[in-house]
Amino acid sequence: MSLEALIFDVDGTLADTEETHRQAFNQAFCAFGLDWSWTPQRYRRLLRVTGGKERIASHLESLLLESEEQARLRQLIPEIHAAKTRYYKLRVGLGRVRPRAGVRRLLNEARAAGVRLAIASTTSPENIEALLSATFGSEALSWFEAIVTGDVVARKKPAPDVYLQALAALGLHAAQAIALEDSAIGVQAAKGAGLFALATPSSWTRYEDFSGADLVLPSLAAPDLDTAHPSRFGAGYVGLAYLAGVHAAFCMP
Ligand code: XBP
Ligand code: MG
Repeated sequence: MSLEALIFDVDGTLADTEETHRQAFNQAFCAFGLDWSWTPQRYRRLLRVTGGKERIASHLESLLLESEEQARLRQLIPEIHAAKTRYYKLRVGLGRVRPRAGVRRLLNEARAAGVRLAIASTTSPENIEALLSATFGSEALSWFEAIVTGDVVARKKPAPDVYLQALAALGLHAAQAIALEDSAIGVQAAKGAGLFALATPSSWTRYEDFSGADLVLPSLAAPDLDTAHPSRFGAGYVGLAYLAGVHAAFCMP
């Protein structure tokens, strides 16, 4: 089956956003008078929990608090997370979050070639809208035929739900698409949906186990890779022709 669509994860894949998320979480904790401050080391561990609300709940469970205080704070999680989302959107809106290397060119190449685009992410629609418009331009939202997010499926990644829903929305079989991810959890979700999984580990996930991925590249701009076959990366980045080739090999019976 030919390559009909690229299904992108968002955080860590389209752009390296997790530092902005981390700062927004800490800003929200401060606004609620909580003496919580997630260091990069602590946040890297917490990233194993997908979903901001679930991540806060996981942190809360790790604290030795009186049951009444635990219950009070658990009730507050939706409000804390809503504040975090507001702070995240404000930070992204400053325009300092740039696309990861090679992403913009691959998106443009896919659009020019009629390869369809979709998103399968754990984050919220409003975070995606803020990121796409600030980082890729106001029209970027229209490039993606389907945007499936964590809160509209029963189970977040590593469950395959968001990828299955994206395939259903595209009306495609898993063999007709490629998933692009930055994390082992995301690769697990993509594989659970039967997709070819291309991993481009981010600065937050580079030490994770990507043995489940079908292809692992440092980024989508890998000029130094395979210099013996420069044509395989087009103009020094991972182009559609290369992806269609590895996808065809994957789908070969
Ligand atoms: C990464 C996530 C999200 C973000 C935080 O999503 O797990 O939870 O870290 O965003 P992706 P929220 O699947 O795009 O890599 O606070 O909105 O959850
Ligand atoms: Mg991700």
